[in-house]
Amino acid sequence: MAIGKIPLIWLLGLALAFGVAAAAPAQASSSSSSSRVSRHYDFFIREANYTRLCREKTILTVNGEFPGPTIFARNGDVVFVNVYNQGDKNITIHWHGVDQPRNPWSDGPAYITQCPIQPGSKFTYRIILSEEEGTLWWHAHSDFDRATVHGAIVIHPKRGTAYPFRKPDKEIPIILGEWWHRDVGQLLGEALSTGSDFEPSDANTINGQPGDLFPCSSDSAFRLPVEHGKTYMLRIINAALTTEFFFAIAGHRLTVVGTDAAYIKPFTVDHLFIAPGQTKTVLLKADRGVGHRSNDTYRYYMAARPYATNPIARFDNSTATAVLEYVDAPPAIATPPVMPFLPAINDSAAAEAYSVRLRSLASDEHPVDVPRHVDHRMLITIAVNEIPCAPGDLCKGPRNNRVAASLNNVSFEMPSTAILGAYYRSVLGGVAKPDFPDKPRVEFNYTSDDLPLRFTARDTRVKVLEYGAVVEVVFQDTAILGTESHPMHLHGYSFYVVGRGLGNFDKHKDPATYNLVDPPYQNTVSVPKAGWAAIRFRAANPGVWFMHCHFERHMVWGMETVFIVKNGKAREAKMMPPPPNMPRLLGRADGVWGEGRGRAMVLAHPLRTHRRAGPCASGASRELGRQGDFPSVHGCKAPMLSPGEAKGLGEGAVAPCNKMLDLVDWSAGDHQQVGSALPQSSRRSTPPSGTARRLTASSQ
Ligand SMILES: [Cu+2]
Repeated sequence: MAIGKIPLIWLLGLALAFGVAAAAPAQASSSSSSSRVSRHYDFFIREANYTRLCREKTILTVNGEFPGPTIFARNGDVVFVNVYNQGDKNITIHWHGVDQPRNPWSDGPAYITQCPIQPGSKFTYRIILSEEEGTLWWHAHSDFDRATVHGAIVIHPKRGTAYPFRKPDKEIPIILGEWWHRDVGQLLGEALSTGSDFEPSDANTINGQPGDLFPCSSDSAFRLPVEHGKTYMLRIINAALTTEFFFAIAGHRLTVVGTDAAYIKPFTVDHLFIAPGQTKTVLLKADRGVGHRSNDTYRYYMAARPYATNPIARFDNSTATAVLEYVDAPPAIATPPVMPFLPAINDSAAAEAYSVRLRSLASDEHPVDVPRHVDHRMLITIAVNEIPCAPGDLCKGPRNNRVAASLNNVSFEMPSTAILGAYYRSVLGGVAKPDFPDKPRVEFNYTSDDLPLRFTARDTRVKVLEYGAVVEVVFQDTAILGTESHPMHLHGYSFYVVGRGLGNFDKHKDPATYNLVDPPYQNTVSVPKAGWAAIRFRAANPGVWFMHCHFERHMVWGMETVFIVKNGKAREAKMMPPPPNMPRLLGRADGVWGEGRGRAMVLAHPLRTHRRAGPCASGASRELGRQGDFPSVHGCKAPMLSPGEAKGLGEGAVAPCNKMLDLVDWSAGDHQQVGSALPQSSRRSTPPSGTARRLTASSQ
């Protein structure tokens, strides 16, 4: 077996990655040889120790930073990010809100558009910016990694163009998140093994800090120094796994000028509402400070308080704070900062009152193109459900079943290999069924009945759309296991939110209330609790695009599906070919070499999938202790593909991402490995001449 050789190979992979790390400092560079400006970033995925709430903990980071580094670009640029996985678990990165025209290969969701980047490997993402302008963000799209692996993407106007408002004096990302005492991978593993809900976080955070209402946190609380008279642009991102927030700054009003990556008609609020996945670009005028008004002080809290709508779900109800500090204020007796007013934690009316105010700018410079005619209509019910506990299992979900979630009562089963690769290789049928329903199987009183569809079942069902079709999706919340708001996010597109309302969507009456003039253009819509939201988009971006609730716990329970948008006829209407460094299109990687004169064949070796993640997925086994010099100590060992299985992989076969395939030269007599777990680029460079021939026809 080849297992004995793995540590050396992995060590070599690590050495390569670290070698590159030393040669290329983690900084941005840009070049503009073509009409598009190219920007380059290096992301090193690695563990780092952080102390929060009086305890130290090891977290996964990019470049050791939490939150991660900000990517800066201009409208229309192309950003290349080299992701070196120096951690000890699989990972992928998603560029949230970037349409990636014709380029799903760099979108990032694990098992949807790519197999994960393995420890010791590298993948270069090509992030093609098109219409986006404003605030976006990037985050890990594998397991619960995005809890700490996330950061801002700031997209400035093209050179020679300007903001549709006066340029602010300074711009600051404000990233809302959560902190758990425990390892998030472990929480995920435990919850999935028992079918229970997740443990709530121990604190909510602003730019990685809980703020001075928490123990051991006052010195490190995020501080925003401001000068009286200046205007600050806050790029607010909700990166939390589980929490929607109300956000406010005491003594100041906020002018909202953008949501996701589009400008809106400015409006001014005392507090705003933001769901996970969404961004808000706001202007803050520093018009206070000691002496400017009779009741002025020089320190004000900015605060984020959860909005939680499901009374039976457990949640972290703590308020995160940061401090806005006037630096030009005369020295004064330190007084505690003033706390802003924030709506109550279950104030659905306040959340909805905010969401209905969003309207696109719809100006000459920033026009809208709202589709009037609809080719394809879908009504998608959103539900948290149960899956019956299997005999002999210990289930800790509702009624001793497993908790699950669904769209149109389909609880999405994550495939074991990337759907995009399977689709591109025309073997989709081995991975997913193209029959995701356009409407719920039965009609019921969605927002008050919970009985008809309390149970759901797991399946990998996707929706195939014709190129160019105008699609309307109405998301309908349901009362199954309790009504709740849901941030629904679509990859590959921004969409117009043409309507929203409470209760059951009425297809005869509600379309009359649609805003087809200046609806907001978003990538994540907050579907109101016990209500509905309608979105429209033109399916003109061919590819495989994930669509899911941005509450991470709902996503892992199955509240998602995939839109596959077919190629159009013109060249510009077709998906690009995969990049050369793609982490294996299918489990059977391109570059795997097959039988040659009966002497060489494919063999598999295991890959760790979860780090300290509790019980392993079915079929995988526990692996403890150091293995060679590789730093992983606790992981799940994926099952190996037996030589027989591997040999049986013919054209069109589909093998899981985590079944590593390597070439073994049987002619050497001792199963000598000639392929390896090295980064893909080095792996595919030189075929062993004479002993093997290429099995797959690669189109790269
Ligand atoms: Cu949800």
